[in-house]
Amino acid sequence: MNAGDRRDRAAGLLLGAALGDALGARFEGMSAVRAERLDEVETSGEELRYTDDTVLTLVLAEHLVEQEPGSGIRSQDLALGFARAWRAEPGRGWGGSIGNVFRAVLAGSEWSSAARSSFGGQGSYGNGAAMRVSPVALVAPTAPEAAALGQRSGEVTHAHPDGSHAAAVQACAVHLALSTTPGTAFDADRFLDGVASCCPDSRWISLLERTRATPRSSSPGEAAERLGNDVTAPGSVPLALFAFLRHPDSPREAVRFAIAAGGDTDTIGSMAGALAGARCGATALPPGPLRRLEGAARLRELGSLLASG
Ligand code: RVK
Ligand code: MG
Ligand code: MG
Repeated sequence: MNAGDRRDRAAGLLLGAALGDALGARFEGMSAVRAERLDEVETSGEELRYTDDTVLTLVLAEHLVEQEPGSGIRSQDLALGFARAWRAEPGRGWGGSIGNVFRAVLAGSEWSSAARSSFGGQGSYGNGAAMRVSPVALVAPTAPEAAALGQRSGEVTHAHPDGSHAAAVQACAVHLALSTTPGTAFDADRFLDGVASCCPDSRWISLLERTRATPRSSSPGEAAERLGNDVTAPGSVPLALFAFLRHPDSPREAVRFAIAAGGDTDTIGSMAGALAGARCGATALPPGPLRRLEGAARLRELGSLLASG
């Protein structure tokens, strides 16, 4: 891949994630979303404002830009960056309990004890670690290294293994999507085998197998019925992967499928958008919505910086 293509794929990854978030945000919590409602949002003249998913993706991307290549993540600094962004923008539609973790970090707690402080000491298995993880795929040399970096970035707030392992799975999947060649046949089984080889535990292996076994012809509603569409990590990452498998060559269709399934539409749309944007690049994103996307210039710039780092 030449440098221009790599920059386009990096921009596609970040812009696809933000576009899925901003489009899906209009429908969060609905049981299903009709195509006409999606058409309206895609074509209206309004700015497409993103939510917490993109706020935290931006923090992680900025953190990675500041790092020496290959030096990983500074967990306490990253936790503080997330917490400051939460404090600065309380109206971005945050998860129900994540504020307790951020409050503890801002009060001086070490990240690991802050992350363990929620849900009676078990930590969160919300999808917040997976929804923000995609930038790590731009700096990790291999998919297993992306998974390891995703895990580390996830556990700074999500101590429950279901929450942090989801970040490893999504990071690995985005890395693999980046390494596919757009315009050539997409091998879904090979892709899922690659994700499974990075899977940190048997729970995620079985969630991936359920994703593989879901008929590719399923409607959004049928896919949500089988795979879930809620704010938990195990109840949302599989549906985002499925939306990508269903439409690997169209970020617009992958995101629309994810949103049409209802539930946690911003986050599932965002994770599907990161995957399809990584494979197809920014040039494949729908130009109208992209022009109206909040923060698009900075996301594109961060993509370039991370792609050339
Ligand atoms: C609103 C029981 C648990 C749990 C545990 C459930 C934003 C809770 C974004 C909690 C994303 C929710 C999403 C979210 C990101 C998690 N026991 N229930 N151990 N762990 N839950 O609060 O950043 O939309 O119902 O940690 O992961 O757009 O409220 O936040 O959709 O998952 O929130 O988990 O959420 P949190 P998060
Ligand atoms: Mg959100
Ligand atoms: Mg959400």
